[in-house]
Amino acid sequence: MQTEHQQQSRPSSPARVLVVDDELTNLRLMGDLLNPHYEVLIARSVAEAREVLRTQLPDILLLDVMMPEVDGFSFCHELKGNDETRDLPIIFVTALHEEIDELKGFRLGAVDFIHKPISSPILLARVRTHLELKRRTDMLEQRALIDALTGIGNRRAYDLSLAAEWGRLQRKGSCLSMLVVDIDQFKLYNDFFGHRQGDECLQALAAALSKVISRASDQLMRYGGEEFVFVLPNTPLAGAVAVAEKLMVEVRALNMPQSPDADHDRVTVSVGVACLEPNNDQPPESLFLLADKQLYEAKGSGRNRICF
Ligand code: GH3
Ligand code: MG
Ligand code: MG
Ligand code: MG
Repeated sequence: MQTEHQQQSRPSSPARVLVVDDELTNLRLMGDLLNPHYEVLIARSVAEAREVLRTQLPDILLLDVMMPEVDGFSFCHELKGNDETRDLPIIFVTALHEEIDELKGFRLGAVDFIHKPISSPILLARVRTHLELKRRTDMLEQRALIDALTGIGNRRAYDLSLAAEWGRLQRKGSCLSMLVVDIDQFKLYNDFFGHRQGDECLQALAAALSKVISRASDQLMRYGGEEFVFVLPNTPLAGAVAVAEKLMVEVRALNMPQSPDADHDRVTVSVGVACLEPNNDQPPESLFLLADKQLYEAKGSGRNRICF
């Protein structure tokens, strides 16, 4: 799942550095130093920094401590308590020299602490190091959400996506739909063609199901084995059934033989559809249980069909 900020991430463009300091000379110095390498945003106060963060998420923050009104420590605490900014690496750049201040900075969640007056090459080197660490962490986090076989979201992505949408739509009072898709007689398919070809079938199916996604908020994930799940925010039951019908068309178009000697048996899927208005009384899994119950109906009534 992605936040609006993450969706704006720019893999090929230079990293974005926000520098917050109440003294213009400091801002100029750091700005001149960083500008040739990075996109630099500046703010002269915490209020200005908050304004910048409303629309742009930087890759790293260089933060002064002593500033009028709100100081850097308080701002760091604020950012660490906010889901959108929690993972933003913060480097304190400050004239404070006491061990206790440095310790406080790290305890608040900063990744580094640089003393003023700054050494230009050291500041640059530390910024570069922390940006690289952040880039790698982000990459690993993204990878941890992808199913290695099919390239779509995995079970972990599903758990996160469902929990996030459940909370979000509860606040909005809107509905959430789910499709659970299960390949019919897939054990037999593996028995006929072997596991390797079974894996290829899963890949082809995931690609076909992906074609059905038209809204940025809709998500397709591999729930496990030969089961896939669609999470469709702000979608009533009728809309979810329409998505299920489209996916049946895509699966049919794959036209994959179900067994080596069958002339007309093709790989099919069964689909369970459910819709709920997320609420506090039920856990998010209740939506899955409803959709899974419908899937069970679809299997029991002959497979290759949608139940809702
Ligand atoms: P049904 O129509 O009732 O769903 O029958 P089924 O055979 O599809 O269901 P069952 O749950 O009995 O078997 C699922 C099979 O899916 C078991 C396993 O052989 C296969 N399978 C699950 N994950 C993978 C995978 O990653 N690769 C391959 N090749 N096969 C898998
Ligand atoms: Mg200051
Ligand atoms: Mg299954
Ligand atoms: Mg199955």
